[in-house]
Amino acid sequence: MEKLIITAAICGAEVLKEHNPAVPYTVEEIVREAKSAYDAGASVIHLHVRYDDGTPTQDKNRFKECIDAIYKVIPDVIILPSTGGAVGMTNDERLQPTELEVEMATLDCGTCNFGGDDVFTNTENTIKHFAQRMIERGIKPELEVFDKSMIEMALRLAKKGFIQKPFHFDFVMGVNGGIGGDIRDFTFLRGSIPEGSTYTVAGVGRYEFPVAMMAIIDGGNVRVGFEDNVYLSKGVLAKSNGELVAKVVRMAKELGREIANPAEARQILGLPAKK
Ligand code: KMH
Ligand code: ZN
Repeated sequence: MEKLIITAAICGAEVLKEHNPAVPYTVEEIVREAKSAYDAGASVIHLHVRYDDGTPTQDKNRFKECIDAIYKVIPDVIILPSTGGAVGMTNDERLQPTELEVEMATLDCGTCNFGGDDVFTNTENTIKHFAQRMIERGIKPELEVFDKSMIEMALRLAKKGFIQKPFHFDFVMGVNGGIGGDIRDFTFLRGSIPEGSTYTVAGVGRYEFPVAMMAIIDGGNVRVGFEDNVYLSKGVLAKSNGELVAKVVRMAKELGREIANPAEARQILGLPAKK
């Protein structure tokens, strides 16, 4: 079995310090959380950025400031910026991080409800536009699927040349409006991606560690972090993203799965080695 790639989604766009005081907003806090996750065993940082007051932004300059600051302390980490941003942002706003020198970026593969009155909108033409941009910029997309239909969408667009192999999926499970995080949901998504694809699971809230366990056993990869869940265990807030990553590392060790470093993660994902 391949080594386990752990992604840390350290910040997100929705979670606030009111939910967990360790949620990072400032550049310094973002660097602190990225480093804590890396030190614990994460090789990929899924990055959203905020202004100092916590407002989510896709501002290219803010991304650059954060990415440069992260590379200063952990130069070999893989940074995977969001092109999802926050609900309600325009496509042009969302696409800004693709103007930077990044190895990967998220590509959200469909529209879904996102709790309350929010709808996370990704029309077919939006997905094509984002995918085309990533091909032009040599950025590998992480295919974010919140439901099975989004796998169909990704594979259909791949047939039309908008997405290239090898595919890397992220099963985001447990969003209010997407698929759940039970074993049958995992099996359904896992069984629906083509041979030769890689995947990560991102369980939201209480699903975080159960779906991590499923992926560890199956040979998949795991995302944890404040974007998805702020608790280390029921009622116990995680002090850092590193604590969430460390828990996955312990689970993997118990199950005999080794952890990939960034160079190994690049190889598994089919990314060029970093110079
Ligand atoms: N914040 C969500 C609306 C992504 O990073 O591409 C979208 C999201 C997915 O987080
Ligand atoms: Zn995200």
